[in-house]
Amino acid sequence: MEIALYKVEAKATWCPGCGDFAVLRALQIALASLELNPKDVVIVSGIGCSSNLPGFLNSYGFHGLHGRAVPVASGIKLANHDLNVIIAGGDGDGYGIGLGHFIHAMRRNLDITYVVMNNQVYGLTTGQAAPTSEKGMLTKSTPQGVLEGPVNPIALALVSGATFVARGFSGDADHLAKLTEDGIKHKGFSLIDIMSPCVTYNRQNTYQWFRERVYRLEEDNHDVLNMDQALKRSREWEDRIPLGIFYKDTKPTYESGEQVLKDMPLVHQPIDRTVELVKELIQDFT
Ligand SMILES: Cc1ncc(C[n+]2csc(CCOP(=O)(O)OP(=O)(O)O)c2C)c(N)n1
Ligand code: SF4
Ligand SMILES: [Mg+2]
Repeated sequence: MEIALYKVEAKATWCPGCGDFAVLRALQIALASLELNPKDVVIVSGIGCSSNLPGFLNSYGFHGLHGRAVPVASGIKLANHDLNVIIAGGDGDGYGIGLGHFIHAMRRNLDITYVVMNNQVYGLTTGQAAPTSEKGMLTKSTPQGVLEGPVNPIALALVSGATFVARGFSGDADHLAKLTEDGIKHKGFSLIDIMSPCVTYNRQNTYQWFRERVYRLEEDNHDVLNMDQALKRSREWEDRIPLGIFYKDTKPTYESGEQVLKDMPLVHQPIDRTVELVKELIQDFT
């Protein structure tokens, strides 16, 4: 399918140079390459600069509350598991306020793709420290430097049961588009943590900073089926930062084990509860 099919008239409102442009483009390329009809795709987000993404792409979309994209996406997937459900959001949204939801979705292995635009800062609220900000980083909310160490989303995803765990970089567009396509194709929960520089509020982790450090796992003899190797690589950060797929596994999805979804998606099932039956049920609880 043509990439134009996934474009909308509205122009993305991000700052010029923001890493999120590359993420949007990667998603459009991946959807076109997988020939997914926009009507079969739902993109769910929370709140943040990154979470504005569903408005810039032609598909169904849900722009929800800060940190609550994962439960909304889980509900959509369980209501209609024929849909391709993608979550798009920021590091603050997913690894801060939404962290609990993130872990539970991974251990359930719902067939959802989670694209996190990780800029290591709160962009929308003008530059406060985020859970992924590096120790010592000077931000508006930490004038003397961040005191605590950052969340490691890759390591967390690995130990929480995600069955596809990858890292992309907005400065490596083709690689990012391929990772996004692989993540959507994967049957199960896929996390793609994307280093997506905020050119306005993060002057530390810039495109240049990443370019000096990133390397591709697939070019460095990495075995994506080996959890121990994946965990070891997930701890690399200071001098060398791995990009690509850390780990892949095949496990039954949550939806496939749910008896009520065996025959067809919930939304297509007949509603055989009459008003009277519902009234009786309510009576039982009053
Ligand atoms: C419940 C709630 N708490 C706080 C906020 C304020 N808020 C909006 S966006 C945001 C952080 C956004 O950071 P991130 O998710 O990393 O997105 P970015 O803007 O960096 O892309 C915060 C704290 C909110 N909208 N709702
Ligand atoms: S503030 Fe940062 S994250 Fe937000 S649009 Fe601008 S560059 Fe992107
Ligand atoms: Mg952020």
